[in-house]
Amino acid sequence: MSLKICVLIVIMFAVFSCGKKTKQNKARGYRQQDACEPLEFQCSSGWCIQEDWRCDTEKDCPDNSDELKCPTDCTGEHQLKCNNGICISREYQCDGDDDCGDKTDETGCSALACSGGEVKCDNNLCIEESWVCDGDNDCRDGWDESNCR
Ligand SMILES: [Ca+2]
Ligand SMILES: [Ca+2]
Ligand SMILES: [Ca+2]
Repeated sequence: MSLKICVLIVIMFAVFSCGKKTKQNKARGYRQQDACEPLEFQCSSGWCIQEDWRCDTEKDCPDNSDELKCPTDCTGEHQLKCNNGICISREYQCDGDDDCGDKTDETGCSALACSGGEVKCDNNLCIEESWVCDGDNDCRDGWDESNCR
């Protein structure tokens, strides 16, 4: 394989893995303002984050204030207890990734409805409505990019 092709592959991989829809997006969702929108939680430092990210076991406020005074036994509204005992964010339930490590978060997904503004892929993954026919294979099985004009 020539060096040029190797470099090209590395660049393509980097672009793909740094795409707009990785989980790292979640932690970047906050912004600073005087008052937060409804359905947002205001961090002690003034940042606003999605209300769903409060007590979801992940640090979303720069000062970690969203994870203070939270249940520590995975019983929180935004927490999910895996069969192996670890707590993960409910946001990661049925997102196609084995976040628990034992697939607890990816079982029984067909029975779950997607939240508002989301559509369900053929493989039961929920994606944003606006991601249908946007050129990215968000369902991972190509469902959202099939039947596009
Ligand atoms: Ca959080
Ligand atoms: Ca998951
Ligand atoms: Ca798409």
